[in-house]
Amino acid sequence: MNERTAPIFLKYLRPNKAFPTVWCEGCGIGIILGAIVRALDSLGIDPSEVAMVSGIGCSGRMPVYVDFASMHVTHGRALAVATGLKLARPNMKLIVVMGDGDAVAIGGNHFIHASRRNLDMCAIVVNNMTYGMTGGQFSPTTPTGDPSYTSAYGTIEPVLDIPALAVAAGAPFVARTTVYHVMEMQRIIARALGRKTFSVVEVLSNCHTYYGKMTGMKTAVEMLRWMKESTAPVTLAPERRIDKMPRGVLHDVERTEYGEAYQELLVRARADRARVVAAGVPLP
Ligand SMILES: Cc1ncc(C[n+]2csc(CCOP(=O)(O)OP(=O)(O)O)c2C)c(N)n1
Ligand code: SF4
Repeated sequence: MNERTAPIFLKYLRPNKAFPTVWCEGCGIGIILGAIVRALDSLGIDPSEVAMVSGIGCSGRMPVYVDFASMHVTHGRALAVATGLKLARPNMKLIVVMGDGDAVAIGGNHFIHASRRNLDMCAIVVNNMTYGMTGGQFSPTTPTGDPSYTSAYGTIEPVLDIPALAVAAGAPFVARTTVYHVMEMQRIIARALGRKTFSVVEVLSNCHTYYGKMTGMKTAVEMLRWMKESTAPVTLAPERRIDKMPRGVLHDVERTEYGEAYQELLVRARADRARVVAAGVPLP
């Protein structure tokens, strides 16, 4: 914390109660937490208007450090709980933080249907390409051929592309960024929070402790360098980003938001009921 950032962190975090964090030194999750907080501040969103929901995992620990409404729920079920919360409190700005395992392995079904349903919330998927909390098993996003603690000879499974899955399932706003590209990440999260849609932001993050150790990038710096070199802005001409993962806003379209459709449905259902009552027909 410095003089410029201290007021923001004191406003949104619990530095005196919850810090230091449980995360390994240099872990990317703290960088993401900082970007979320600055994005909220840049939009002038008051802590009383925000809620954060997470599942289980290293990334799932994030709600512990925020000083606003938060829920740390079951592995893979963050989106299910967030859906209930959003329907009960439609005016809350909702942030859902999930690891890659949380979001697209055990929680894959919820991820698909949340994308399809399009209820307003910002889903941040911390993709560190491994199961960090449980010690470095391979996940659906571990690059094919990479060794892990459960694939000593390299994974033989194809990689699941999180943004492609979100787009295919119907999410109207989908982006990818990395913890190396801090300012870009903050801008993208702010843009996603500013939308009234199901917005997916995949953030490539470093788990040097497990993924990096197994793949020859033992330090956070080596992993950040890898993110810098293996990604490129989606706005670059395709021939200038061959073999690089595209970063930036990958998909941005308008679709009817579920909460609004639900409110309209309630109005129609209540009007119907009032008509039936007025006509004196006994209700079931
Ligand atoms: C229902 C259930 N299954 C399995 C686990 C064990 N478990 C806890 S965290 C985790 C994976 C964490 O990986 P990820 O979601 O990618 O998050 P990360 O720790 O990498 O941030 C698993 C399998 C659990 N807590 N609950
Ligand atoms: S195990 Fe990996 S993901 Fe978990 S805190 Fe450490 S570096 Fe971060």
